[in-house]
Amino acid sequence: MSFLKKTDSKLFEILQKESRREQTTLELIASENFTSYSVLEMAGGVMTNKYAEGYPGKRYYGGCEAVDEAENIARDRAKILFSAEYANVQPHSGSQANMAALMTFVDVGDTVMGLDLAHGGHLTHGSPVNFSGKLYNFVSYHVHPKTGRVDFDEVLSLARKHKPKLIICGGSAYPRFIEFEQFREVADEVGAFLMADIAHPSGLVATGLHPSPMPFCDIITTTTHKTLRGPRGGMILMGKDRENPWGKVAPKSGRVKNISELIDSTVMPGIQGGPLMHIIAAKAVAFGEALTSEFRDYTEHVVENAKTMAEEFLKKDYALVSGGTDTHVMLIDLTNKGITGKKAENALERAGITVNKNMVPFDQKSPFITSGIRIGTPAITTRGMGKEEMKLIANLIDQVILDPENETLTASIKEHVHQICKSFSLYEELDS
Ligand code: DSN
Repeated sequence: MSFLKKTDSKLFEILQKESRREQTTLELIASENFTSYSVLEMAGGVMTNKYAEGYPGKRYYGGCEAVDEAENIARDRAKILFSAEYANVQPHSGSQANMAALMTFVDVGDTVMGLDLAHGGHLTHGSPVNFSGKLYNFVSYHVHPKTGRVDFDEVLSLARKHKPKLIICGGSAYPRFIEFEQFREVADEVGAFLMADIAHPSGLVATGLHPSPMPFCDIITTTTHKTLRGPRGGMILMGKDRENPWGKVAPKSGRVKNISELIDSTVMPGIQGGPLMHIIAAKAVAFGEALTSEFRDYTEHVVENAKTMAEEFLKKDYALVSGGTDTHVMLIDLTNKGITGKKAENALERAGITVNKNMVPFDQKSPFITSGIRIGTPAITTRGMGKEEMKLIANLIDQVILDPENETLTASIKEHVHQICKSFSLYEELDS
């Protein structure tokens, strides 16, 4: 820190500003978390300097001994964590992981099915503004209006009608367990590959608190920074590697035996160049942490906290999509409270509570306004908050939502939030 302070005081001040924001506000964005100091140290370390195109033992650059060791450890730990036979830890993000998975399993123009973005899916699951929606013929499935859960009658009838080559399950705002087994049945009936995007619940999958996709899905993608609490990045997994069914040929080797080789070559050189070795090494550190019993306890608290908060909201007559949560995330339709997601997000931010506006299923409002907000417990659980704090926070959110323009109330809640945050310290040493 002291170096930056001397050489670029402007950026040092900006870094401090963000550090203060993280310390003094309640972070309820479901996709965010706080890494350990060890992960921060590795992510901010000298491996950022190293070019290492290729894979361990087969790089295009010299001097890769240390980064090879780090990447091998990251892959090995990921395989143990998820009981997977294959792991590629190089994707820079979840979107890159999804791009590599799609480019490996389907061709441009092929039909793919994914959960509609407003129903909990992700941009890369076929949104028309994303590469996925532009390159592939995506058919969206939805949640059922009554249950808020995936409508498997619709999934099956769409699959029979459109004969997708691949079906994606999972998403960014789906509060329930992803139904891997049911999706497998549909995929088998129509001869489709099944891809799971577990970016959100991967920390819960790693600790057995969410069903595992490994026995059911052909390919699995995830991010490493959400419930998994690692550095920002992506990863691709397979429960079992198997023989490449397409006869596609990998560049350089001229021949491809297994799907794993195809995925590796799709990631690099297919869509990425030099891997971010500092981030890959930080993934290795985070995976090591995720293998501990402390991390399992942490994920148990994440889910317990989400359920506690969901119950509080239900008591206060909030409309939770699907009626609750099985995981770390809840999606609240604010229509009955007479406030948009955008207005709620802004008012809450003024009160020191960070959430994101979110489309809800069958939303009539645009993605810039939305009818709902998404709330998650991974970050506040990392700070050590528990059930009592969840009830208190739900109550504070309720007060803001019922009276969003009352600036006196907002200011007093912000002060209350500061007091709560002070009792659950975070990264304090970084400011000194
Ligand atoms: N932006 C992430 C999320 O918030 O869920 C997904 O990419």
